[in-house]
Parts: sequence; structure tokens; C-alpha cells
Amino acid sequence: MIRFDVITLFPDMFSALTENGVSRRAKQQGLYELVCTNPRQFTHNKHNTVDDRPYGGGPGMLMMYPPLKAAVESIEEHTQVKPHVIYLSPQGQPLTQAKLDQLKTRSNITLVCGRYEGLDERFIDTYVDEEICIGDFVVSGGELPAMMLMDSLIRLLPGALGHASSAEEDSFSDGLLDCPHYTRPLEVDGMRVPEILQSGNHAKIADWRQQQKLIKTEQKRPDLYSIYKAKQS
Ligand code: 9D3
Repeated sequence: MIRFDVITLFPDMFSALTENGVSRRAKQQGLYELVCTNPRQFTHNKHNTVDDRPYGGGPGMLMMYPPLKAAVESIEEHTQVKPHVIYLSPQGQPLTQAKLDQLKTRSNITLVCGRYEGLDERFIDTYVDEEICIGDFVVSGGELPAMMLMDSLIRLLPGALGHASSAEEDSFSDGLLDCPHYTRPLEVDGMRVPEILQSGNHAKIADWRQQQKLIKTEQKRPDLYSIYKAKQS
């Protein structure tokens, strides 16, 4: 059982994860627990302010140190463990399947979601163990990145996927893209399902699928194909 604590100004967003699909079933099975902590709970001023203007000027606002500190410390208080603290950040290391394989062994992960222009640097220095980014593009805050991280990690927990679709068969576990798939009807708009898939010869089908993975990866992701080829030799 992994416990995820999420520090967020928008806890309602996380129902997208807990109320749908694989991640909903995994939660029902007790494979993980998700608790949101809103830094706004730890503000004392009249308007529950969690943000303030940057020293030195410039656009936008920053999340202040004190409410974030109080949020982390309330989580530590509650769980009685020092969690692994991840800040979802545009300045982070890119999330990879290898990173997820490391993270899946942890029992307590705290995810800090930034809003505005980010966090006071002193919070990162003091409380953050690692910064993770989900790609070189801009989103409005850390919540969707945090959900992506949790969703991809939950899939790796034993029992989260049916044995029908194992995590090992997932794209990227072997560094290659998936092969094409077909379902009924056998023919649609003049296009037929490849003959081999109807042959019943499971060894030949497995060979074909492996070939297709290589072809698709070379066509669509030459960068991944090069890495795969380098590893083979
Ligand atoms: C001009 C400086 N911008 C930094 C790239 C400002 C800024 C934009 C977006 C600051 C924070 C954000 C919010 N993004 C995230 O919190 C975020 C994120 C992302 O935008 N892209 C990829 N991964 C991530 S993880 C968290």
C-alpha cells in the first residue's frame, strides 16, 4: 500500500483520478491511499492568502513558504514518517518509466503542486527531495502532472491491472512502441485484418508483433529506435 499525500490549492481536481478507471479500482482494492492537504487551511490572515509578490519584481505571484511548511509538517505529524517529497515543477527532471520503477518501492510519497509562478525557493531547498517535470511544455499548475505521475505509478502496483494486460507488456517497458491492434469487424471500408492474426499460430503472431513494434518505433520515434538498437549491440 502506497500513501500519496498531495499538497494542492485544488484538491477537487483529484477526483478525476480516484473516481475513474484503473486508478479508481486500485484505490478500492486498497493498493494506495490519496490524501490532499490544502495549504490554505494553514493560513491565519483574513483572506487566507497563500501567495505573494516576488522580491526583485517581475510578473505573477509565488506560493509562500509558511503555509507550505505547515502542510508538510501536518502530513509528517499525521503519518509519523518522513515522506519522499516530490515537487512537480517545470524545472524538474523529466518523468520516465525508469523513475517510476524507483518510486513504486516507496510507501509514502508527498507531491507538491505549484500554482502561480511557483514556490518560494527556500521551501524547495528545505523540504523537496526531487523535482519532476512531465515534458517540455507548459501547463497551468502541478495538479495534472501529479495525477499523471500517480496514475502511471499505480499501474505498476501488483494487482492494479488484470493479468490480461500486464504492466510488462506496456509500451516503453522494453523501450519500443506498441504494435498495431485490430478487432471486429474483419473487414471495414475495404481494410482487412492482417492474415497472420487470424492464423491461430501464436509463435508466428508473437514474431509479427515484435517486427511491427520495431517498424512502428523506427517510423514514429527514431530517437527511441536508436537507443533500442544501441542497447541490442
Ligand atoms: C516563464 C516561466 N514559466 C516557467 C516555465 C512560468 C510557469 C509556467 C507554468 C511556472 C509554473 C507553471 C506551472 N507548471 C507546473 O507546475 C508544472 C509543469 C509544466 O508546466 N510543464 C511540465 N511539467 C510540469 S510539472 C509542474
